[in-house]
Amino acid sequence: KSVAVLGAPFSRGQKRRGVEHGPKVIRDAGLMDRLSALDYAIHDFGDLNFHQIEKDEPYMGVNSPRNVGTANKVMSSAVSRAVGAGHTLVMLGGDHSLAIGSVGGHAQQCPDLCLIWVDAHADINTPMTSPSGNLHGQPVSFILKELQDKMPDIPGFSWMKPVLSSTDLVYIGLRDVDPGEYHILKNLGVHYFTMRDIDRLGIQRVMEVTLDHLLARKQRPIHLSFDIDAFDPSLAPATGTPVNGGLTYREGIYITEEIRNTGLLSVMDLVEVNPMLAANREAVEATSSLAVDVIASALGQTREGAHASIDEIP
Ligand code: DIR
Ligand code: MN
Ligand code: MN
Ligand code: MN
Repeated sequence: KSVAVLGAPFSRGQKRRGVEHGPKVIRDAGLMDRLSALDYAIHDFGDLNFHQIEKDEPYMGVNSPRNVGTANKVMSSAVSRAVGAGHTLVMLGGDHSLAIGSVGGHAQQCPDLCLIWVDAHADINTPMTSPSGNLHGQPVSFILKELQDKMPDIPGFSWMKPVLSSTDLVYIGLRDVDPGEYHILKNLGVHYFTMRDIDRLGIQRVMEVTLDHLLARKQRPIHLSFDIDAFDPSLAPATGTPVNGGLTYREGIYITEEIRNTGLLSVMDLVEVNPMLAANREAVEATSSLAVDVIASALGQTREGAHASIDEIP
């Protein structure tokens, strides 16, 4: 089994510049070295090249629709190609609008995939409900079949088809949900665990129910879309929309360990690391090394260690 890493230096899904440097700071925090200590071949696919579309007026209040739509089309083919070639893919964002193409491309190869969305936010605004006009707050509405009658035709997205049903999705970590999003979540009966649910049930029970809901009927590929702002801002300060009261380090790592233990992780997004929003160098390093820990743990780094092969023992 092999793992491929793909960077996506893209920030047009929201208004704060700097998140396009996410792939660089996550790599600089030692990602490839950490992954090569695990037990499979690692390929660095480099960064995607997004060429900018100059004329990109807002459409129905949605900002940069053509840039985001076109970038996601590129993302979708790249992810589809990597998964089709047999790799487990790690996508480094960039902002969370990139999940439209990441999940879309993954679904081209694995139509029965399920989605675990770890985030402070639900990212399920439609263009009509969005208070910000930012597409990083809307990717899930593009992905879900049940929302298609609520979705206007946005320029840049004509290539995109919804690929998942609301029962294929579970959220973990929510604590900042907009009124329109709450309405959609309740209406569709989406399964979600807020930070309050984690407080009540504990992360162990949350993961048990999550994986049982998604996998009990049949084993299927998992897409993990991990927004670094799911963590508490004390751990992940370098991000665009921090919200107090987030995941602890141990809760976050427990989530990825449990996903790893299913053996079904197929694609993982790690998004919204923005080094330009950190107060200082230490804050950037804390956030990006946390991102590396999360990725390594999703791919098999454990807290109990692992057997070394005989020639590695000094
Ligand atoms: C807000 C913020 N719900 C919006 N969303 C963010 O703009 O739709 N998602 N920050 O990560
Ligand atoms: Mn997000
Ligand atoms: Mn978020
Ligand atoms: Mn259920």
